[in-house]
Amino acid sequence: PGAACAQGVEAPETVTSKGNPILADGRYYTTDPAPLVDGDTLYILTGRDVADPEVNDFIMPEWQLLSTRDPASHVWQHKPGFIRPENVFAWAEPARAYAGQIVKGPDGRFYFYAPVLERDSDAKDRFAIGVAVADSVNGPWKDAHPAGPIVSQKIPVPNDIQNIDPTVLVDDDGRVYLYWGTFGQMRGMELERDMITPKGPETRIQGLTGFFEAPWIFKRKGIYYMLYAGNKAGPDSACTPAVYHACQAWGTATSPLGPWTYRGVALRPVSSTTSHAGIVEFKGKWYMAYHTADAVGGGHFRRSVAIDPVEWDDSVSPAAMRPVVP
Ligand code: FUB
Repeated sequence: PGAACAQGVEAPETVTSKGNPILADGRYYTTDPAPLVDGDTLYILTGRDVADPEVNDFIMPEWQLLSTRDPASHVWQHKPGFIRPENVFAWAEPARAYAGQIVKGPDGRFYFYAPVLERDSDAKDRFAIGVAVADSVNGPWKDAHPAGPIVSQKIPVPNDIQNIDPTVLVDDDGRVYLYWGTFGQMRGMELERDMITPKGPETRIQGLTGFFEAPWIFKRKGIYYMLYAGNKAGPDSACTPAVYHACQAWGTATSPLGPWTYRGVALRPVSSTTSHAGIVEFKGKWYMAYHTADAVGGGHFRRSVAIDPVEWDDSVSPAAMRPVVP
């Protein structure tokens, strides 16, 4: 796949999966899933690990797209080479296509929040968040803010965190909120209703025990939920095994920027050190997409997306997520 990727000759394909991971044969690794529902289709935006087995680094040249009309059918469309940073953001460097998210805006268009390396920056960490827009999930994508990223170590106010893992909520009243961060620091900020322009102020998100990275915001029955990769999060040390692997923890709030309350563990540590997940409701059922190292030849830098149903316990308040396998 690496050589074919370099030549840009990879074709979309239909895959009948045997279960988890969705693409399990090691031809393509898929990472950092961001599920999205549009009409009768469940999409999962994923990154792509192409690191050789001996390389301990995230080598991630592009985003890919998986889609299905029925996860239980195990039939998925797979589009490698879906988006490459340098093809959309003139200010971005190739590679390091970390965890992004596509969100449908109130105007019916699609907005892609992408952490990419800012080329002309002397910041000590050059990750910055750009926004692209398209009329269809399938693209074509164009930079919605060609002046540059909407978050970086330079704007809207200088910050010193790694600006990755964006996640966006369009609230019921049309207000828009962006969250991002890693290494234990999460930030949140309101965007204008255009889905693009920072409104601010940038605030620290606190109260989510053990937050490490990979926030995922969603709303259910009037409650704001944040799923995130955590360490030292579980009271039973579920998220602090002897060998460091993150779990997926979750918290809730009654207003979008908090205060947040830690609620528990939604997914125990998986076989990859990183844990990155997204939750979505599709045709009346809830699903969690996450990644593991379980594909053929998989590893911490060769991860693959899995999906499982999520069950809710509505007998408690706020309603609780039941932990997903494994
Ligand atoms: O895939 C690169 C990074 O690893 C993501 O941004 C994190 O969430 C972790 O999954």
